[in-house]
Amino acid sequence: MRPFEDSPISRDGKVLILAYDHGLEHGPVDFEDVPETMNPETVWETATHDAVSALAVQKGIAEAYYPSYEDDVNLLAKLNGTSNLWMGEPDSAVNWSVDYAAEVGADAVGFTMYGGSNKEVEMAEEFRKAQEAARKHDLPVVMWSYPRGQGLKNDKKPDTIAYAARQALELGADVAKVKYPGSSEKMEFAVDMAGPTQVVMSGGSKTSDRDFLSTVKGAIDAGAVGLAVGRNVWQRENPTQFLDALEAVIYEETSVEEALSR
Ligand code: FBP
Repeated sequence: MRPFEDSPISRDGKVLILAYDHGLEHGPVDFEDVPETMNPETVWETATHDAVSALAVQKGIAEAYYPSYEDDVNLLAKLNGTSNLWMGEPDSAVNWSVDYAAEVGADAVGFTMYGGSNKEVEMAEEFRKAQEAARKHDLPVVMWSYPRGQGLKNDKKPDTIAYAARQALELGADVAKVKYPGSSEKMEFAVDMAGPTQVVMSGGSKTSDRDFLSTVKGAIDAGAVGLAVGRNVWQRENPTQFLDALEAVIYEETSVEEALSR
């Protein structure tokens, strides 16, 4: 494996993955506030911003749009995903193979793992296949590491988040995408538990500019390399301006005040 700094989804070792698999994971509700985002092209355009080091999408959206954006956007193939219509224990269908994602042009692959679900064993086995295939194609592997299911109610407890980060390391992910556990100190615990696996913060539902940037700053100060974010970017009226601010906090490590003044 090449060093993370040289990874196609990193910019100087930092990362901003723009996630746009919500049409599958959540359905139409996520597009209600800014209806133009229902059109994938709107978000592909947003992803051409310099701050975005990769766009994470499902197979159908990659097939339909990546050929028009391959010179401007790095593709992160989100391999598994499930709709919100599914009412069973947390689980995620593998919707495309790594071989096919590589054929489409992926620069990296992403995989959701629900540690603690009673589907965890099957999901770990599916992850093994994907991770080993990704190694053959020299594609970085990002794990959406989301403990949930059965008795797991609060998936943001610091120990649970640190465990999720560690699970990503143990199973061979290059990057662990975890929820922010509430403070920079608690995030640092997750970063330490992840060892050589890079940690990125997961965005979550939309908050104010200042609140979100402060959380991102807390994650960066904790040693996270960036974030994977969807709604907090493209549910804003001016996502490009907000990406300018995120670029400052992530890549230039500015203060939140400095980023807000841009
Ligand atoms: P957000 O920043 O909008 O939370 O997107 C990140 C993401 O992991 C998406 O890739 C995915 O669709 C969604 O969150 C899953 O969210 P949930 O926590 O509801 O499963």
